[in-house]
Amino acid sequence: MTFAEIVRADATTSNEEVLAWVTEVAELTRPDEVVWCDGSQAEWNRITGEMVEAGTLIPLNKNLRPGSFLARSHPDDVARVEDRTFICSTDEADAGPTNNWMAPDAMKAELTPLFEGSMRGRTMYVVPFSMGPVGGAITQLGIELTDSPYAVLNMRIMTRMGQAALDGITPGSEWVRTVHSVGAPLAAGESDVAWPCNSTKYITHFPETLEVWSYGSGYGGNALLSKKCFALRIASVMGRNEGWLAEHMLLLKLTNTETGKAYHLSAAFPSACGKTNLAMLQPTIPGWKVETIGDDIAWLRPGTDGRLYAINPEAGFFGVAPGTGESTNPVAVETLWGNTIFTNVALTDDGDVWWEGKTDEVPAHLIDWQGNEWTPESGRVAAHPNSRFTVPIQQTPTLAQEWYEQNGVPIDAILFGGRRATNVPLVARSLSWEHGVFVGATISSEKTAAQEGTVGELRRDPFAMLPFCGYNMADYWGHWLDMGRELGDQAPKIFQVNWFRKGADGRFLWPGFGENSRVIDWIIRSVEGSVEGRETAVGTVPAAGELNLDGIDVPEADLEELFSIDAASWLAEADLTEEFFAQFGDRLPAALTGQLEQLRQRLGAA
Ligand code: SAT
Ligand code: MN
Repeated sequence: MTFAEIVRADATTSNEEVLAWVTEVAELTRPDEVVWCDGSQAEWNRITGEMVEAGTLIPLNKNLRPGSFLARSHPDDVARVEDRTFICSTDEADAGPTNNWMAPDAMKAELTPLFEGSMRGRTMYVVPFSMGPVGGAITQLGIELTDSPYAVLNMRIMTRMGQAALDGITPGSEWVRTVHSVGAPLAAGESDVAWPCNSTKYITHFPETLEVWSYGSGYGGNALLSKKCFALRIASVMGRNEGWLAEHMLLLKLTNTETGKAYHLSAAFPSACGKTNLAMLQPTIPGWKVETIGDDIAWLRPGTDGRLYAINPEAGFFGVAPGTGESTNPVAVETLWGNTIFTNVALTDDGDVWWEGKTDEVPAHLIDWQGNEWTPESGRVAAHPNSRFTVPIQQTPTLAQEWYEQNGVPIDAILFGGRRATNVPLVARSLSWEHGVFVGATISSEKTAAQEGTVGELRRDPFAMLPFCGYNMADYWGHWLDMGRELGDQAPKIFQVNWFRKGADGRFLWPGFGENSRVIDWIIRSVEGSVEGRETAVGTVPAAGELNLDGIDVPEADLEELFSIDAASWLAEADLTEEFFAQFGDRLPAALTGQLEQLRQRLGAA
């Protein structure tokens, strides 16, 4: 049989564009078999069964963790590989100084010999998926071709995967083509290893033709191409071209329990700033019900009424396990009751999972993430620090019904945060949309603990998009500025938050976690106009008495420090921002240079 015949034999679409593309990739990669995925439970059962049989998936105890499995990766394939991630636009300047770049033709020439026969001895799965509710106003469709059954299972959790998505891909419509190979062909009779991958890795994006080609890794964002590759890098370019935004943001619904009025906010934080925890916030103050819509990615698009609407394009969480526990995130713990794929966590003696921070009490014996015996005396971690859970979002006890909403939710406020020991106050409302874009563009975390009043070396992560923006970051800021002009008065209000400010003695000044609901309460009241705030050089902060502190004891001096603006330190930071901006040359929007100058003037006047 020819590959054209193999592809068509079981094809579940008659779309010639899809059939031709799948055939072309099959002819290149030469799989043994082509399987069209329908997203059904039967398909899940079959693939998990095959993997358990092959020893590549460990079933967990059915009573403790029903429908759940543990996967262990190759020890060298445990995270995204940013230095192997490329944006392949025709013009290098379109990728910008913050991305690795290669010309599309040159990259295709480099990839072709790698993909040639790369699926030999394996099955190529055709995985159609929808990012957002099928048929929704903000939704986009894609197909992943992969030789990793692990990727298929994860894609079924992380996206709306299956026949409905494929049926939505009609001739002439826009959809994203993604190809993934672990790069480990099998010779006839050769038996497989537990986690096939290749020491050569390429995560490549072709924004002009809406393609992703990923080679050599089976892990996370390298293999689940719907996530960072499509939903951020490719979608950010689609958004620029089509007038919308693809953002590394969580989405929350907040309901005032007295008035019943609902608000929605989105928030961008660099990694290790508690984004998943905030997405599952349990308020400590009365008056608010908080519900989860998304924890990682938001797509935002102006609606017909001129407001900005957002969806979470994903259908699951791919969350970091370590640090997720009863005390830090009880909602996540509850969500993980079953139907979960765990990757690189430890296995308990009774067939359940464990990771650092899951429980206060450490088990006396485990099998660690590499399959070795482990005891607390082993002197190493039991779970890999980037070990993960993949779980359906519908299991979240705090899930908002709006996750299902075809048109998304209207956004009232956008939050930008970083991990800052100094300078940045607990919360500050931006003075304008343009100022808010400046705040997003200057998000950073301290590299080392900075001394009080001085600025440490800052790790810049503009809009928390540094590794995820599929085009020139300066053009991206320009697109944000344009969106603000289009939205006008209806634009959401932009806030900067910082849960991590420390005192001179190195102590956190704010308790964080559920207590962050007090900050959100102020943000919503600021949006409503029921608090005035106090204007400072860096934005509007709560005026005395406006922040609800009922029931917690934050000393007056700490409170003052949480909102103190040290002009000298901020001016020093402004110099670093100028240096950071300089790398973008004349692509930097003039509005941002203007915002920097205005900030300096306000600080001088302070
Ligand atoms: O591996 S993912 O890219 O999906 C998650 C992450 O690294 O943030
Ligand atoms: Mn993320």
